[in-house]
Amino acid sequence: MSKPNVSKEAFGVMACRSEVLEEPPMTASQWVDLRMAMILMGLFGLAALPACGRSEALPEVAVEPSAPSVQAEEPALEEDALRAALGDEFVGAYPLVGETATTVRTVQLRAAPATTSLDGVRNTAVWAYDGTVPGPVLRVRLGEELRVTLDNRLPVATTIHWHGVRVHNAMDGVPGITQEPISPGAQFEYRLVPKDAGTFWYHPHVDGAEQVERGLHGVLVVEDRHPLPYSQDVVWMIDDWRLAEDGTIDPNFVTRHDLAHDGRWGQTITVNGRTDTELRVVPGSRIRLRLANPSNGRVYTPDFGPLEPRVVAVDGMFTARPLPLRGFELPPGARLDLDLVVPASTGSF
Ligand SMILES: [Cu+2]
Repeated sequence: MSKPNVSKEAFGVMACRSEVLEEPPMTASQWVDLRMAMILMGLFGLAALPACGRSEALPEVAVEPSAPSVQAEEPALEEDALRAALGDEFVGAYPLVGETATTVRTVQLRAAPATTSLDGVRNTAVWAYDGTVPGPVLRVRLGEELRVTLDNRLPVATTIHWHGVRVHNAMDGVPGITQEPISPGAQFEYRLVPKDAGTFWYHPHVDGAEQVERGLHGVLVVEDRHPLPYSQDVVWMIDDWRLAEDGTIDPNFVTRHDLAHDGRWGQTITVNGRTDTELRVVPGSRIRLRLANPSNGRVYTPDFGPLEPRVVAVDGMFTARPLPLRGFELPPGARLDLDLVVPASTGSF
């Protein structure tokens, strides 16, 4: 995967420097902080804004709208009863009525061996969706149907599970239960009409502890029907990798040691598959930053220093009100959506 397309011209740089630890920590007290250093410099004009949009390293998948085809599901329960059961916290956040698809978005996704450089120095053989780790950010809007044809070019069978997305059972990707594993050389088309807007992710459910760790994971963003006008909508997938000295992935998965100690912990931390991911920002801009953790065992504690992002969604569900980030952690499989207002002043943070 190539380096993020970062232009230094007249832009501030918000950099996330990932830490490389000597040994995989084994206890919660050793959870690593994700430290973010932000350096803002110079003066920035509106003319520069277009170049700053969507500057994350991940490629966006081009999708082709076509004709609608899917009907909404009937509500299974009385909405009032559910509201009462859930209380105020989730009112309006968990619609029972399925969306009616007005547009179909189609994506071709290829799972295959690839080579990447996580640290810019060593090469690492991975399994990847469309050749990148993480895989491409898939974006679909609420009210649209997503059709993903997975082309399995791996040496092993696989599936895709849509983590957190309420889908038909047959689309849930559980091998031997909801579908047969997709054999090497075979294809399978997943169809889903998301009922909830938010940040989700996708990964195999065949030998997940190995296939996810080899690089098969990506974020699925379900955009709101009318997305809020953020300056940038950015995905950061934060992962840890257990690498040998030469950069190869430790091929011992699901060891007794890992099972007895909080899972498999890696010593190389990446954001969007790189240890040097940077995010350029414009002073005074407002960013929706979607954090996702595909790690096997590591819990992250996001630390934004003097910045004060607010949590607006957890695991694909809006919070009733924006919450301070302090106290939130990002455990395996989880997502946090942050509303980050970049200070209007320039300087170093
Ligand atoms: Cu999952």
